[in-house]
Amino acid sequence: MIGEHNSPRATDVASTTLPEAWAATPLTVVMPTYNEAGNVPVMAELLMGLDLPGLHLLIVDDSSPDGTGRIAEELAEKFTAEDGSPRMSVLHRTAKDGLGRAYAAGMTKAVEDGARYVLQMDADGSHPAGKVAEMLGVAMSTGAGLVVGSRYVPGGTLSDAWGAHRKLLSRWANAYASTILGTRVRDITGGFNLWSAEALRAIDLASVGSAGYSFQVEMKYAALRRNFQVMEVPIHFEDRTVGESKMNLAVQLESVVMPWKLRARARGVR
Ligand SMILES: Nc1nc2c(ncn2[C@@H]2O[C@H](COP(=O)(O)OP(=O)(O)OP(=O)(O)O)[C@@H](O)[C@H]2O)c(=O)[nH]1
Ligand SMILES: [Mg+2]
Repeated sequence: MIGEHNSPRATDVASTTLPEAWAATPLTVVMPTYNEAGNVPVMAELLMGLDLPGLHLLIVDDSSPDGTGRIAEELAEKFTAEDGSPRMSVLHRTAKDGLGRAYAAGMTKAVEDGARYVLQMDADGSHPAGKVAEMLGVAMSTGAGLVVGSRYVPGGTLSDAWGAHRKLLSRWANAYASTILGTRVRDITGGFNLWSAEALRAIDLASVGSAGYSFQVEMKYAALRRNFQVMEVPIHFEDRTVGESKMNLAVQLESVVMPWKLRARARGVR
């Protein structure tokens, strides 16, 4: 299937079918949003259409001026389970506070509310919904604490919309963080990650310092340091088609400095 123009295209992948009991596992997809009004309805439809009755979608909205939070509330009214319980909910936060903080808040709530697994997923269609069942299946069959939807294992691919320069920059940022931290995770900067509740409890989300994108690196490093098994599943990473990127200089600088801070902390240097 070729994605329609003007809608996220990242989901054009046939989904894995899990055994019924596995498909019913309580899994919360945590999706941070800031001005994603054009994307949230599409993402909600895609996730609710998966053969995963245990899946709950938690939107973490930082009071988006474009009304994303209200649109998400309206969708949440619509998506209910057979017994009437909600399959989607919204965590409203008062101000734009960074992707890392939004994820930490949403993941904490998901675990408190009883999720056995938590999936991080962007709202902009970059992450393929068609891979969710496979990632859950890998986590359940291996006992891994973390399953990374990976752009950089064999079979993983990047959007053709990315030019050579952007691809190289992404590769370089990934190699930079892995080299400083001495890890063997191929996609340490990636943001499409499935966690067991056990791993998240052990990491203690309240102790995570990253406000922005370095959250991805900090969390993976924390899992490795606590000896959780990390698996990587290849994904196709699509470029955003609707809305604007929230990447800025402050967020990039934090990502440059954070691996050094984490390394120093791990070596007992303050
Ligand atoms: N709640 C919240 N969500 C955020 C914040 N910053 C980014 N997001 C969301 O985090 C996800 C990833 O942000 P993007 O802007 O797509 O960042 P990116 O994927 O690195 O950049 P692009 O490749 O340009 O799309 C999207 O769903 C954003 O709406 C924030 O401060 N608060
Ligand atoms: Mg994006």
